[in-house]
Amino acid sequence: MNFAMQLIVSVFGTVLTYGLYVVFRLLYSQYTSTFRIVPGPPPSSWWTGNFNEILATENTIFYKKWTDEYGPTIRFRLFFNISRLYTADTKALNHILLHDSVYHKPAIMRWSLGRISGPGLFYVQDHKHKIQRKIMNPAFSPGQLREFTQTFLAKASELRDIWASQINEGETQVDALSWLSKTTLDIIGLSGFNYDFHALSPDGDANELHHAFSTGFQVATRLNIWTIVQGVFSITRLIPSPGSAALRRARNTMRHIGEQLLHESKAYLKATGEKAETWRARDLLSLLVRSNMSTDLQDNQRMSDADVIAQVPTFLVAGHDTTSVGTTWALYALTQHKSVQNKLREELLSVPTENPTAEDLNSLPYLDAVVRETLRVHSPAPETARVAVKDDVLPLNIPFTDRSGVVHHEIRIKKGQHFLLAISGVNMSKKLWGEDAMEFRPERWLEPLPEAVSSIPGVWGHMMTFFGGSHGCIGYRFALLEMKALLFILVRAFQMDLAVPGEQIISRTAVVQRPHVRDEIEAGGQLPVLIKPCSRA
Ligand code: HEM
Ligand SMILES: *[C@@H]1O[C@H](CO)[C@@H](O)[C@H](O)[C@H]1NC(C)=O
Ligand SMILES: *[C@@H]1O[C@H](CO)[C@@H](O)[C@H](O)[C@H]1NC(C)=O
Ligand SMILES: CC(=O)N[C@H]1CO[C@H](CO)[C@@H](O)[C@@H]1O
Repeated sequence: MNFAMQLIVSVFGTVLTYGLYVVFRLLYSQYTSTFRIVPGPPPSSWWTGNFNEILATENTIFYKKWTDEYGPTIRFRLFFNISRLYTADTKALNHILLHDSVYHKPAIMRWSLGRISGPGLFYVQDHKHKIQRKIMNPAFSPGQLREFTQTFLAKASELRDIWASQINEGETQVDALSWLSKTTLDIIGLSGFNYDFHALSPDGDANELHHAFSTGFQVATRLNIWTIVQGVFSITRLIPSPGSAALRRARNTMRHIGEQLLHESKAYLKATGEKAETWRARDLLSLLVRSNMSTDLQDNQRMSDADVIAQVPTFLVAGHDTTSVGTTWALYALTQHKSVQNKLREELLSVPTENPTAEDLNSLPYLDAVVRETLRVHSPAPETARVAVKDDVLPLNIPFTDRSGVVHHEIRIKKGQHFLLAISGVNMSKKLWGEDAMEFRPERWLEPLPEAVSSIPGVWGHMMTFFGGSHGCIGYRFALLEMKALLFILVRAFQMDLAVPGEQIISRTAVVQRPHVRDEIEAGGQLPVLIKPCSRA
């Protein structure tokens, strides 16, 4: 054999051995899986398990059907019958949230988003996560938010003026989703890193960072067989795939711009004399630079420039679409519940200023109830995933009974097992919220809440919407205030109606859930709304 042949044979042999090993490991873990005894739906296909039903219903089958049939903790099957666990059990969720050194984000989740965000807060784990989180927390404190309220209101007013200018003959139709997406992009740019995307301006799409980010995001979150294979078998990531060149270009652009923004932040900080206490930060990035200088930190606890630059795409991934779809769903709910819309407008018009402070916005009880109810019923992220990196025992609030009649109050967990964690399934559970769990009814937040909801873990308001534990959403106060500012400006200015019948609006999930028009699915996410100026009484 010549050298080339030898090389081919040995490469082929290695790949084959690796392939066999992977298949063996899969089968072995399947037959020894501790999930086998947990009740769940029978597989509908011999080799794709329950994948087709899950795909067809975009995961809603878990909480619309299966939790009713099998209880809040369910075993389901994917390819080659690999079993996975879905849980909406509050005790199990609480345990998983509190033990973040055991339950990590799965490789595929970190890899796909990490491809665009780099080693930012969403990507890092354990020690590195603790360090980043400690430095980043102060930037998201309630005190800082006060400064950002002006930006939220200014951008919301810009949107209001654009919409108002489009009205002729008393009303006009706008796509609330795309406009709110532009608005929240501008907001996260300015308040995140003092960068103006000008997304609301007429030539907004031409922006370099916007283009780099959306190209990269599309490639990174594109789900097909190949990306699944790459997500699971790290070795295959070495093979260039369609889009990897575009992704590399996008990342280079983002890094380049991130370096420049960091440089500007540092220069700005120097110019203002480095008096951390008196210094008024304009954006999250500058706050990180300031926080990193704190004398309380040991040197190995500081953030490198690369870490800070990775937060630029991280803020874009985590803080842009989530907030715009949340606000869009709020407008949808208001068009479907006119009395809520009117009652909210009355409250908002009673505020004597166009320029409320963060405290003003947070002290409006009905606005708060509407935002809470929107995020309960239309959680932007309906599920998340985790993988156990160590053996563990998962306690259950609601036990399950196996086929031989034995009742289990806990499940033995083996390293490598995967979980799908309910967010919407908890938010909307009848067991927790009562018979009207599915209804949009902001008033529930003004009444005493059902006892059971206090068992729901999470950083905010008896909901899993912002997740919880040490990986809970760092931006939740930011997002809530941003949503309130947008609703304050828009609901005061316009009466809103859906431009299509209510049944036409359905939800489709790609990382976040977006409204779509049933007859125009190919058009992508949209929410066509008819707006009329409010005649102020
Ligand atoms: C309505 C809007 C939002 C929703 C529903 C939301 C939801 C979430 C959820 C569910 C997680 C946990 C994901 C997981 O670990 O599996 C998360 C994490 C995170 N969010 Fe948000 N988010 C929102 C807005 C924001 C904003 C505005 C920012 C930043 C400006 C932000 C920054 C982050 C970051 C950095 C993480 C990772 C935290 C960590 O792992 O320590 N989010 N968010
Ligand atoms: C998957 O499980 C079902 C039911 O338990 C069985 O009929 C089928 O043969 C299994 N398929 C594989 C590939 O193991
Ligand atoms: C954080 O502080 C260290 C040590 O002073 C410094 O080397 C590093 O550049 C700083 N990082 C940022 C992003 O300011
Ligand atoms: C937004 C969302 O996912 N809502 C769902 C919450 O759960 C109920 C079932 O409990 C569904 O009917 C909703 O569509």
